[in-house]
Amino acid sequence: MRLLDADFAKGFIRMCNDGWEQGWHERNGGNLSYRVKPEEVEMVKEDFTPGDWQPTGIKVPGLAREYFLVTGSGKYFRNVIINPEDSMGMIELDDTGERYRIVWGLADGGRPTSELPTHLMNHEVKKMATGGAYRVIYHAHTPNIIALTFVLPLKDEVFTRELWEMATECPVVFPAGVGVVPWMVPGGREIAIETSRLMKEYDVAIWAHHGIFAAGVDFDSTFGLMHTVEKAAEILVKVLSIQKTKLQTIQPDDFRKLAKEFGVTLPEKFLYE
Ligand code: 2HA
Ligand code: ZN
Repeated sequence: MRLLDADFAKGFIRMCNDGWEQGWHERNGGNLSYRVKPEEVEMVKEDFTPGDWQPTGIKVPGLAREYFLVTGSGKYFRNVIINPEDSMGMIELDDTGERYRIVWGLADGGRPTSELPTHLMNHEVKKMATGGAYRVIYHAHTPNIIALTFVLPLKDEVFTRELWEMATECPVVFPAGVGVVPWMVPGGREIAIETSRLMKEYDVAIWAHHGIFAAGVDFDSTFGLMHTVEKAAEILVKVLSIQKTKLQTIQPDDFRKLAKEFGVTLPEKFLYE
């Protein structure tokens, strides 16, 4: 079948458009990747026209011979829905996990996202950590989280606790917490290494003065995670805009009760007094 008729491609395009409508993807901001299931690759293989092998600039042997649907470098999320063949593409990794080739899309010399190193290294970490369950890596320029990286200490403990306090559902949606990467040059190997180090522990990595990387099993849960984190940040921005201190909030013991009731484990390092 045609790649664009497959459910996974439709889900990918819908997620890009949802992110655009949220206001998270100005110009060519943000990127999305999906590690395609073998049976899905099989379904759309007749639609492939493989290009030349190219270096990824990193080594991800744990992803050798895997296929990924990715947004394109310099492409606009706004255009994915009207021109998917140009805005996104499918790539295949070689036996070593050091080279890729485009097998579908990214028409007329397009290239995969400039953040391909971070996407691939995050996929490798998450594949190992979840027995292959995680398949989606999503990067968005979320304004409220970005705003908070100017006023909160860039510490995992502070961001996690502040976001958890903003909505009762937050610790249930991201019980492991969130990690924070200090400002770094984007698009390369170094920021990929730092981000994937955090992804061993968390599903969310905040890039100071830049945005968020989120990981998940499917499009719904990964988009929902991004949405939940950014909404919590929006509430915190509102609170801090009204006054500097909270009159009341959710207390450490309240979080412990919540954890018990909802069957999640909340690391004690976030429940400081
Ligand atoms: O332009 O978001 O981080 C794509 C990006 C780079
Ligand atoms: Zn970015």
